Amino acid sequence: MSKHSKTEAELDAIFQQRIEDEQKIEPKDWMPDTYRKNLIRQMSQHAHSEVIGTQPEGNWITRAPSLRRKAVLLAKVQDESGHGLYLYSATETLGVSRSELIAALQDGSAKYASIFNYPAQTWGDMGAIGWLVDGAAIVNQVSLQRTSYGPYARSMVRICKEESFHQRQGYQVMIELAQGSSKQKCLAQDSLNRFYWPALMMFGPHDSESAHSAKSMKWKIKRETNDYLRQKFIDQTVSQIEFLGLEHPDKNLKWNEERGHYDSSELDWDEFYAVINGNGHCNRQRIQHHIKAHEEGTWVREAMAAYKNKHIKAQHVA
Ligand code: FAQ
Repeated sequence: MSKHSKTEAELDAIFQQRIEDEQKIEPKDWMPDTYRKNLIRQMSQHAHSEVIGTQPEGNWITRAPSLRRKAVLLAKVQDESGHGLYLYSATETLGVSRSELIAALQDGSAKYASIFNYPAQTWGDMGAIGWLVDGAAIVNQVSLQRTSYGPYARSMVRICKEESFHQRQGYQVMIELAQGSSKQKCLAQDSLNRFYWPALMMFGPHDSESAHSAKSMKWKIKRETNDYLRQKFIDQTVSQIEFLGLEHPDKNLKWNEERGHYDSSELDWDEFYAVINGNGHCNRQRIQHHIKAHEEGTWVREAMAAYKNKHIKAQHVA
């Protein structure tokens, strides 16, 4: 070691000080290997969630009840695919290739958000997904705009703007159904009842059970804990349900004056762990569909690579 080179411990201390000082970490900066690995894990799972998340809604584009609704849903699904692309690109800045990330999704070693393993059975589900799933995603992602890794933080700023349009279009579908015929109101209530609990599970296990939270909070990868964000979502959703004139799915929901928050029922954690470990309703179907689409797209990737090589060769000749 040269006289001036720093030890791992010194580099680590400088890194942690930068985090404390709210400096963004950029791709070429020194970072602990464990920070890099944890970021690759979270960011790639986030990217996978955006892409797999297009499946439940994509399935309804051809069945949207009007041309306007079809155009809105199509735009939303395209946005989600775009979010996946920003996030894969941001993850690649950490020195991992897109094909490695996709392989980990397809072989089941990388997870994606549990919510997308629930089936979208009715048009009401398009309202509930936009309102509750995008709503929960925003609560989480607004805090991630301040995450310590620069490319991740910047991608979150744009993604949050688009997610808020997604949330509004979903809530508008719910308003129309809730104010419609009694059959439409039942449809809205049924979608709320089915999507409310899985939306709460999107925030992950309780803090006491969360394997990564302590490190991620220390490194400011995560800015708020799973339980804090879940509570925020529970609290903000109460008045939205009231406005729709629907019944709250949680019969134990009660305002707690002392805490300044709503108390609510415990979630079904057996269901949560079954879903994240590959045994939800749609896990197999979602991955099979991804593999099929990926294989069918091989010719596009090959054509792009051939086009790129042609240009590189032309530049060498010139
Ligand atoms: N689903 O130690 P923690 C969207 C896993 S975007 C599946 O607490 P962490 C937009 C976790 O990965 C939605 N797995 O983990 C949209 C870990 O497993 P591992 C996605 C989950 O990372 C809308 C293990 O459990 N958003 O919806 C879940 O500190 C509509 C232990 O958990 C993000 O990804 C879950 N719900 O906290 C698109 C946001 N929860 O990796 C289309 C970024 C936990 O050791 C249509 N991610 N696990 O094998 C995060 O904020 C965090 O990663 C958490 C989990 C909060 C999700």
